[in-house]
Amino acid sequence: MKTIKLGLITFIAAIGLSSCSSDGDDSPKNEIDPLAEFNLVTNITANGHSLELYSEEKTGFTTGYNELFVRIKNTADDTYYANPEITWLPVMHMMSMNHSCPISELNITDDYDTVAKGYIVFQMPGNADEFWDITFTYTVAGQEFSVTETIDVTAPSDGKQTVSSFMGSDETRYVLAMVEPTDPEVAVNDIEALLYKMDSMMSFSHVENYSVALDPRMPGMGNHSSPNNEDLTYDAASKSYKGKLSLTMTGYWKLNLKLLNSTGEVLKGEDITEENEASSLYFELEF
Ligand SMILES: [Cu+2]
Repeated sequence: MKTIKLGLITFIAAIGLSSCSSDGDDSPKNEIDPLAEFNLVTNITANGHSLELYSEEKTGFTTGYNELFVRIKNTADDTYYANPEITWLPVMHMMSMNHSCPISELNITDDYDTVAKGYIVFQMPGNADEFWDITFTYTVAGQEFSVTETIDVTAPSDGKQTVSSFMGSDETRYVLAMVEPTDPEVAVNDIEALLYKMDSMMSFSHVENYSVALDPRMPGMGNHSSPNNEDLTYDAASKSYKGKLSLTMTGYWKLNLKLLNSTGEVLKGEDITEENEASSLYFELEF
């Protein structure tokens, strides 16, 4: 997962400030903007507060893994609350039912007590008749508030699949999402994915100690593979699956996958053979 570059931004901001202190305003508020280099994805106004959601790379919510930074502004004096307690719940309102998606907790970052960080894995986009909203419940200055806002979740602009929601052969519904690489190179790349099972429409939990077999192919070039790939295995520290993805050239790659449970039983996906060019479980990337 991405390392937040807040420290560097602070440093740059500090240099900027020291060189233009002639206005004589020593008030600390708004002098440093730790999220200045990030994209404001949405701004939710309610209860005299402004909830700001930022992304380092994206300009909107997309299907797949969304790393997000959240802070809460008191609109009365334009200051940000320190150490807000925030929970969130995205819900998709479909024609026949409502459901949520995998989320992390929102934890205050080490660098800034006004900035919380977490992620959401949207498993499907909204459409004309079906939409997502997100509810924030938060405590600032000792008081609890809540707000629900409709949000736009779209497929990524390049159309590539980085998340899969599927039923395993064990009759369990899973969500598998690619976290890395975000910047693939002609090299052996680190690959990281999150695996959740759907406990209920509104609740998802991490799946531990499974594995994800990886077979990257270039369908446009005789479906050739690459050497030195490593299957993804569970990393308890990050609660994610990590492996090695070898990309020998630029272009379109299909990352064919198989999900295996802790006893090695295949729950989803197929081997690539002469007769079978692709697995039913896969990610895509193009670079
Ligand atoms: Cu849905």
